[in-house]
Order: sequence, then C-alpha cells, then structure tokens
Amino acid sequence: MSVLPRLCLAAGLSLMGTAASAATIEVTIEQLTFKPAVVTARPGDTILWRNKDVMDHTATSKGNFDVVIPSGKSGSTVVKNSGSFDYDCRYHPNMKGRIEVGR
Ligand SMILES: [Cu+2]
Repeated sequence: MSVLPRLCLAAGLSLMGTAASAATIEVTIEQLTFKPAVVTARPGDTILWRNKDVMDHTATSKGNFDVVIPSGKSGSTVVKNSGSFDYDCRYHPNMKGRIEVGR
C-alpha cells in the first residue's frame, strides 16, 4: 500500500533531475565532416567537438558562436538560447552542421 506513493515520488525526483542537469553532446569531426551533422540540445547543454583530422577546423555560426578546434583536440560551447543554429567551418565552408536547441 505504501509502495505506489514512493514510486511516484522517485519518478518525480528523477524527472526534476533530468531537467536540471545539463548534458554534453559530442560531435566528432572526421574527414572534413561533422558527425552527426545534426544534434539536438537544450539550453545549458555543452556541445563538444572532437577533431580527429590532421588539420584544424572551426564550428562557426555567425553571431552565435565561433569555436576553433585544433587538429587532434576538442573545443566546446554552451548553448544558451533555443532555436536552430546552422554552422560551418571557416576554413572549409563545405563542412556543415546544425544544432537544434529545444526548450
Ligand atoms: Cu575545417
């Protein structure tokens, strides 16, 4: 009889925990490609790019962010606003990605 309310409380707490904790979303850069090309995030989440190429890249969305990701290294940005953000690499404009930030 006392089990059900406890389960409900636990479920409620875990939902709150999910909403409050920010996630890190990883994007791998390999052979001049963002993988995955499209990621979804929530405000407060971190986007982390890992560059596996032998050349430097950037993740650039004019007016929003401009992250340099050196060869073999990583770079990150925290998304603050909801919306859809297309980005590319300043050195290789054919490289394209998008971050969909929900609420
Ligand atoms: Cu590049």
